[in-house]
Amino acid sequence: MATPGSESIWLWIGTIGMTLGMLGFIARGWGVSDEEQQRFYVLTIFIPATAAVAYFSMATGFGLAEIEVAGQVLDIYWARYADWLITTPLLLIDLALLAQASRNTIYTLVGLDVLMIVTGLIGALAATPAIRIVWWGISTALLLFLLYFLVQSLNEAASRQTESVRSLTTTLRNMLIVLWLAYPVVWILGTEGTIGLIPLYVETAAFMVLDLTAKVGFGFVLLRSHSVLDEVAHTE
Ligand code: RET
Repeated sequence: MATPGSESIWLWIGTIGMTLGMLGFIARGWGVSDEEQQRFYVLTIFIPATAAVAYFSMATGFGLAEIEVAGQVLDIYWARYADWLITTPLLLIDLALLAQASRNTIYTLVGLDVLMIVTGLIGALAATPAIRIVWWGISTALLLFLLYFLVQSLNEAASRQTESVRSLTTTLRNMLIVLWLAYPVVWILGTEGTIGLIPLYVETAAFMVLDLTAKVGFGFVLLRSHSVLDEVAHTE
């Protein structure tokens, strides 16, 4: 266990932001009695809840490892990957359920996603710069394939949706694509990539803003409209 440096301020803001997001979603879902609608709340509440735990563990130093790479010691927050391993599948399931995608689509998305995060974690813990970059390449290739497959399968599912469900699906899909593509960029330019173009302090802030937007922002847009969620529930 290591001690976080000045970047811990961003980790505390992340902890608070995720906790507030979780509480906001719980409050919003409190009166929802339709079971089909409730599943969006159940999934969406666990996303910031998981991240709040991960951020708290990072802020207090539990989620931080020191990895020696080519003679220099890197501060690697491994707890991010534990968070992402759980929450990115939940985000994809949320979107796929909204889009009324098939079960096979969901399994494929989750499978690609889990491989993407695990290969990213191996890269973050690897001991030589070249090998780290190879793992980054594998993880990024999986991300690109995942996004390609997401667009294809959501287009294919679109014919089964009403106009307002389709429009919400498209908004969330576009948000997801833009936000998720930023992660490998921050990683390779940050501490993990060993080039160190982005210092740990800035990198931690960048991941915090991305995580909050991809989780709380995404959840807020999804749960904003009860009438749209209702249409999903009743056109299946
Ligand atoms: C890693 C490793 C380097 C290559 C790639 C990565 C992708 C990470 C992504 C994370 C998404 C996280 C979200 C979190 C919470 O809301 C693992 C950084 C491609 C896409 C959306």
